[in-house]
Amino acid sequence: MDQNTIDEISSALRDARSVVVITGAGVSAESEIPTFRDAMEGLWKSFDPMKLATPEAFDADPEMVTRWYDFRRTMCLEAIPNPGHIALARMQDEIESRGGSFTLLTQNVDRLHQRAGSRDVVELHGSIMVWRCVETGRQHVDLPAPFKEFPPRTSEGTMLRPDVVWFGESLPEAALDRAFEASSACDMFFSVGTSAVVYPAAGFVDLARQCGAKTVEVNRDETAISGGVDWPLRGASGEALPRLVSFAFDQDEVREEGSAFE
Ligand code: BJW
Repeated sequence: MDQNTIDEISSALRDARSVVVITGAGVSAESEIPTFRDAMEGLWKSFDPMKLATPEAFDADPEMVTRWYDFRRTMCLEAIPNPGHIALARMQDEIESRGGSFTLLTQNVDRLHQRAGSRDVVELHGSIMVWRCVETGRQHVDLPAPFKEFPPRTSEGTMLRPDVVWFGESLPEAALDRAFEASSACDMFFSVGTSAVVYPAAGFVDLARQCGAKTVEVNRDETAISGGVDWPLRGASGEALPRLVSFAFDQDEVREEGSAFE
């Protein structure tokens, strides 16, 4: 990680009045949750998430799809938020305590941001912790884990499905509205741990840039948006985000100590 880039980003963050962050699966990778496009290990090794996360797969084989989601739900419940999640919660505290606005958009369904202390998180692709009745749409929370039958059913015997957004389905309207509004009005936009290939989520960074925001990408690898952001920062979010937040908001002497890094 380049220290000059860290210095520039943290200085811009210190001055920002309105910050939007969008996260993807990479931010939870250091909590041992496999990213969407990394191969899974073990039981689900030969299954393609791109095919399982569709209404067609659920219609064809609800047992298999709900078993896969229940496996992932259990993994998410056992996972622990990592320093990247915690740094984003602190970023929100710092910005809001200075009277600024902060919006966290996430494509993740794992609820780790909320468990790390982030407030009012905009869940663009729903949550794996909530399931809904396929007939009435009624949401069910606080469900037992793991389920005992697949697909799980309501007491009336109707199937439940995870309350997540599959390919070809619309994103929740309220979440989309908030994402458009915040992205078009922010002065700094961070894209963290996402391959930025799934729309409409992948389009918010462009919207923010067109509306005048400074843009940052934090990602282990180069992505489709790396060439278009003001500051592409290569590295693990669990290392990069705590450094950025610490350099932006800790006392001057801490920043000076940190400059010795690398
Ligand atoms: C690290 C790291 C570390 C790893 N530190 N980084 C416009 C153009 C083309 C197509 C479309 C379009 N508009 C809509 C579409 C169709 C479609 C789409 O986008 N398709 C593309 C694949 C081309 N979109 C939709 O269907 C959406 N619906 C919609 O738009 O409705 C209206 C409509 C429908 C049809 C046509 C037109 C309009 C719905 C999208 C729903 C996505 N759902 C999923 C599943 C959610 C439930 C579940 O979890 O099972 O959401 S798919 C999956 O992808 C999941 C993720 O949230 C999402 C994004 O993935 P993400 O988070 O970026 O993960 P990865 O694995 O791809 O990347 C991880 C990254 O982390 C990598 O870059 C690593 O390098 C990095 N990394 N370790 C930092 N430690």
